[in-house]
Amino acid sequence: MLDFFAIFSKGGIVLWCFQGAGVSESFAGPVNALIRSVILQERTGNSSFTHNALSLKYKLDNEFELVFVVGFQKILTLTYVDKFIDDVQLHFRDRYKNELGQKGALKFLVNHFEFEDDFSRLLREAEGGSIARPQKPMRTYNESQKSQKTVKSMIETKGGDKGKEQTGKKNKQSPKPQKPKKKENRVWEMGGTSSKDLDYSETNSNGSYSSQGQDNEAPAEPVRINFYPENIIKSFNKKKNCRKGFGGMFGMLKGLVGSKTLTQQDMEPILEKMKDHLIAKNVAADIASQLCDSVAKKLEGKVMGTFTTVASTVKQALQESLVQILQPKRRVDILRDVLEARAQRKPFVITFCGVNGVGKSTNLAKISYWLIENGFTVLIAACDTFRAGAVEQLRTHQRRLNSLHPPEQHGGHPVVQLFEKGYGKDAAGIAMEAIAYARNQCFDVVLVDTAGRMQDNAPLMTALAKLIAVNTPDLVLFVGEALVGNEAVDQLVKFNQALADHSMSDHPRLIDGIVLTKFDTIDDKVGAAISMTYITGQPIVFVGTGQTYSDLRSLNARAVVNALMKA
Ligand SMILES: Nc1nc2c(ncn2[C@@H]2O[C@H](COP(=O)(O)OP(=O)(O)OP(=O)(O)O)[C@@H](O)[C@H]2O)c(=O)[nH]1
Ligand SMILES: [Mg+2]
Repeated sequence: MLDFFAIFSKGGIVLWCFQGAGVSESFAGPVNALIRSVILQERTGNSSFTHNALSLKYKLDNEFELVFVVGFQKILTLTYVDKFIDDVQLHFRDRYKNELGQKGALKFLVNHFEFEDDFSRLLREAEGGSIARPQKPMRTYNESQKSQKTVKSMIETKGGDKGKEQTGKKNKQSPKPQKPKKKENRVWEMGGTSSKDLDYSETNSNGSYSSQGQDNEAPAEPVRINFYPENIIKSFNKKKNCRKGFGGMFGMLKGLVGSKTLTQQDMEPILEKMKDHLIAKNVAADIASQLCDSVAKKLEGKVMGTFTTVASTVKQALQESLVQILQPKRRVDILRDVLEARAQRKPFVITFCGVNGVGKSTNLAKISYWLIENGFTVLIAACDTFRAGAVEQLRTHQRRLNSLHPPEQHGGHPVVQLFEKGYGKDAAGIAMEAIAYARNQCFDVVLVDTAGRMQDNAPLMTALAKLIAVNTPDLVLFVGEALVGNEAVDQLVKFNQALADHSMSDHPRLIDGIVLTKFDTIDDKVGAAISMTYITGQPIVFVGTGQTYSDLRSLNARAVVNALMKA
């Protein structure tokens, strides 16, 4: 049933592995994908991952710095896997601890670690347990409680009767033993002592129930209301017990000073605060909670050092996770790529996309300036044939850029040129013509400006997907404002979805990088940087920091994380 089971250290050493019978494919591919896409990208909040036809479940052992991964075919529904992985973890870590203690790390690695027998036994038990569980036969109608009900018992009435029914239900569910000394029945002013006497409901002529005492100030029948839900009472009792002895004091010190194993409960209040802090810094709420979940999974079971607090440990882990997210996992070196394309005698094509007014055209102009400064020639393709003034805006930028770098300084050739076909035409066609023109005229780079579009506008999203699918640019940059909050997630997910849905290839071109604009307007609320990189897994290639050509920067991950963590 299982394709593989692998146990490796967080440092990357495979300590033990199992390959299912008849499975020929190596598990290195899926495990590497898991490490790359989940563990290194702080997405461990969810303990499953899919890779091609395989489903992977994993568990981190933070005390021993181990990772347990099991892989099986996606189409199988293996209900025992979660428990099985827990069992294997418990057995393995016991054995691992003993062997490490007895032999030392080096001998442990050199010698083969015997775990097959334990593993096979656990697997047999898990598989057997899931099959052997007898199916409970369904009860017949006569056996069910429903058949015992009368129509009368199903009618709910307002006031007294309902209360009476609830009390009856309570008694039925938890029959308590009679106390030896019986409490005397209360004698009401009106006389009666039996429940019959206290039943003030009567049937109207039309058969419905009404309560006699409804208009009175006092309720007809005393109803006991439990103000504390059970869990609150439990935790209250727990606290009360703690306060009895020195437990409370020691407990408090233990929380502050280290040498303890971190549990989810220890971290919960701190992570909750961290989450609110991240949201206040403009990280999308969804992403903030996923990140905190991931940090919790990463730390659970870890033994804290002496004199470190839970708060500082969690904070440090979160800080490391944020840096990790912002570190580009893929190298984007546009200048090198342009040189490579030039060597192959073809232009390097970059497409800019995003919602309305985020700064696509302005930052395209800034990037043109940066490329020209680096000695390249640029063709701007005016593919926003939709918004009035879009072509003129680009023409103004082209004139300004050419006046900054006059053609006389470049052998009589303009360094930047505009390729435009006016308004209302098909943007994908214009982009194609522009790329062909750039190839003929030996331009180094083509920058394709597209119309702003809301992520929910299906026709415009389809048109963008077509432009990208037909022209296969070398880089698809998503332009997003740093001011954006929760909206960032929706924008990026839907842009990527549209590109995937309308692609004709098996490996669709999605967003390759991000231009984060208006960074100069957000003070230290830099959360959008995290949201955008977390959603796409793609790097922030440029940061727009103003409205002049030189206001373009690369992202400084450390500075962003410091701004995020600042109180
Ligand atoms: N402060 C600041 N303003 C910016 C930045 N980038 C763009 N802007 C301003 O944002 C406004 C919109 O910029 P555009 O480049 O026209 O935006 P767009 O995305 O092309 O707009 P549409 O084509 O209409 O979708 C302009 O006033 C720009 O000057 C930036 O990094 N910082
Ligand atoms: Mg524009």
